[in-house]
This record gives sequence, structure tokens and C-alpha cells, in this order.
Amino acid sequence: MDMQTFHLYWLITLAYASVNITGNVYFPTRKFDSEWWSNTIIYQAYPRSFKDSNRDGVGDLKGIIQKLDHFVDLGIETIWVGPIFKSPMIDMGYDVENFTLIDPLFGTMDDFDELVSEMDKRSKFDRFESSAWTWNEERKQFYFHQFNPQQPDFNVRNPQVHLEFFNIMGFWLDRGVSGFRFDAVGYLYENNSFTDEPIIPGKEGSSYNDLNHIYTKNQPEVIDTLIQWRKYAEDFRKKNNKKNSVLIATESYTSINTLMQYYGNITNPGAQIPFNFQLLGMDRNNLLEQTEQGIKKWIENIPENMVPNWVIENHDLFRMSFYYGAEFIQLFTVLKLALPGVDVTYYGSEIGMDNTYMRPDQIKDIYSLKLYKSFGIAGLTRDVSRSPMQWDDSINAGFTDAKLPWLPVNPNYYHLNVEAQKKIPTSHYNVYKKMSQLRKTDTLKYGDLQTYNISKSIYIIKR
Ligand SMILES: [Ca+2]
Repeated sequence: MDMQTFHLYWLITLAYASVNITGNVYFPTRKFDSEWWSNTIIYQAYPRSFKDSNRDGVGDLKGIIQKLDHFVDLGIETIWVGPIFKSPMIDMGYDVENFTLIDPLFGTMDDFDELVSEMDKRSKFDRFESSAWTWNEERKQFYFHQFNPQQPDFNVRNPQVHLEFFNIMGFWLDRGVSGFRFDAVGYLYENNSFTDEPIIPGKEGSSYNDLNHIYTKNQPEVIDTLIQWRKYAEDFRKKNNKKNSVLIATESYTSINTLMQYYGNITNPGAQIPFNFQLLGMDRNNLLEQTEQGIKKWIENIPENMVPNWVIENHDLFRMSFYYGAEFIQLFTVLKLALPGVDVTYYGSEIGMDNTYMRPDQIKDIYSLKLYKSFGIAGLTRDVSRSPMQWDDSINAGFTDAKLPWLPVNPNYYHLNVEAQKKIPTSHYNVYKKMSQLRKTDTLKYGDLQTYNISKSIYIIKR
């Protein structure tokens, strides 16, 4: 989609503003004076693939420091870096060995401190961090793991474990992080009864997907825990006389009702940003209706005084162009950056990076390897959306000086890269940048939202 369409989109919006029609969705004007984050863009800098500084082919903290001006240029104030904790790297760092150590692959604690201080120098920056039974011979006990055997579940019911979560948060808050993104929170608790889960009618019950996970997912205790984490963060802020509130974001693929409870309420607030995946991986054949429904669902259900957020791409799904076609990249960039609340941008989105083809022998993701070994399915790896950031047209897209990056660079890098797009006024990069600037206006910061579903091919949002 070129710049003309971009203008057209706004032209329609502005022209329509003068017509008096009842909006399909209405979200009122709101002002969150003290909240630095209520309109921020959270940029997910997937650390392995962002920038390699020491020629080992894997992105690292120093690499992010080298590229901080990228965020300044785009007007991005919040960077989500993670996971970077000490890890055996079975699940690319989502399997954490120690929550208070940096994995040497990504650098050192000094590098982390340097990242914080370099971000402070550029003033307005905020940083952000990210978390079946197997027999253990040593302990002579079975242990529970909802993911890989290398990722045992915490027993969060144990008060010491609970306390340790606070200690970890305190550790990183002391080091200057602005918030936390908690992975897979729906799996935090299991029902105390250890009851077998019911088999979904018509299924055999022999595999994980045959069971209805009513005892191992989204237990009500999750919400209490989020409220306690938020309270800890608030208390920390007050105790240390910090002006800015600490941000808590959660990842959970669950029902809208559960996600709305994650927000908590005014007296007992929970996560400010329960990630909203309504607009993620939608069906191309039904795109307009799904977009409309996705926006509507969140806006109509959100508790009073809470802030919406929007995710269009992430490290677990494919790139946008795979789902909808490259012609939709700018349209979705404009849409998500024009909606009220927080935008979450996955690295490479700002230049419209595409899925990268992986040969079976190039796959690194453990889940995809399992799929390949069991069923011979090679194309469906999460790695395709984790390929190295395309900075310029030099070797390996400027991501690394090593001969081999940890995942292959997309061959389209020689024309699809940051430097090339900076020079083209109508590029994805510059459209993104313009929208980011527009977000700093009062209209996009605080303005109300109305949507109009005109026909099967015209959907309008008005701020
Ligand atoms: Ca490196």
C-alpha cells in the first residue's frame, strides 16, 4: 500500500467526521495525566535477533545500545527487552535458570547497566523485562511442567516462592527497569485437588489437546497474584519516591472475560497491560469483520479507567504479510497507531519484515523441531518471524559481522531494510514514523474513538 492510500484513509476519516452517524463503537475521551505509559509504544526488541555486537551471530545487549538512536528517530519511548536471563536456552531463553543473572550470550550486568544509563541519556526512555510431570531421579519425585521438562512450574502456592517473585521484581526495579512483562500467566496455578481434567466430548483423551484444561489453566488465583504484584510495584514506587508507575504486562491466550479480570479494578488494580491478541493472526478472508470485532470486543469489555492495548505481531506467530499480504502492512500500522491506548510493536514491524524461509536443518525453535520430527512439518516454525533485524544492505543485513547469524537473514534484506526505507518518503518506516509523531498530539493521546462499519470493505475509525 502506498502513501496515496495512506492519505486516502485519513481523508475518508476526516470527511466522515462531519456526517452525523451513530458509531458502532464508542470509547470516550480520557486523560491520564500522570501515566507515562498510557499512550506509549512498547517496542519488543527480541534480543537474539536485534543486533549482534560481538560477532557470535546472536543479538545482545550491547547491540541494542548501538541501535538506541533507531528508537529516538521513531519516537519510541519504551523498549521491551527479554528474555535475557541466565538460561540453558532450550526454549530460546524462555526457560529461565536464574531470574537475577544475565545470560552471557546477551552480555553482562554491566552491559545491562550501560543500557539503562544510555537510555537515561536519551531521556524519555523506559525499559521493560519479561517468564506434565517428569520424574526427577535426584529428588525421587515427579515434578510438574506445563511446557518443556526443562521448564518446571513454580509452586506459587508456596509463600517462599511467592516472596521470591517480589525479590526478583525488586532486584530489577533497583537496576532501573520500568516494568515487567510476565509470560504465560494463565499457567501460574493448578487446582489444589489434582483432579484429572475432563476429556473433550468426541476426543480420545490421549493427547494434551484432547483435554479441557479447567484445572491447569486460568485458575482464579492468577488474578489475586497479579493484584499483589501490582501492589508490590506501587509500594516500591512510593517507598523510593519514584514518579512513574511500574508497568505490569501479561501474556495469556485466554478468553476476553479472563483478560478483563487481569486489569483488576480501581481499588485493587492488576496488570495495566494484559496483552490484547484480538488483532493477531486474523483470517485474511474475513479481515474487515475480524478487525472490527477485535476492536469492539476489547473496547466494549474494558473496565472503567483502564487503558486498551493492541498487538498485531509477536514472536509466537507469523509476520503480518503472511496472514494478510504485504499490501496491508501500512494500513495496519496506521490502524494500530491510531487506536487509543498502548501499541505493542514487534521488531521489524516498522519496516514490514516478512516471514523468512527456514530449511528444516535451520530450525532452532524446540516446538517446531518436535513438529518436524513427529509429523515432517517444516514450514510452520515460529523461527520464520524471529529472523535477524534488517538494518541495511550490507552483509547479513547489518545484523552481525559473523559469517553465520543464529537464524538466516531474509534474502529480501537488500531492498527491505531500515536504511533504504529512511530514504523513501512513502516507505513503511516513514509511515510508521509519521504515525508515531501523530500519536504525540492531544487528539490521539486523549481523544475519543468512534468506529463505523460501512460495508464489507469499508471500516472507519474516527478520533
Ligand atoms: Ca552477540
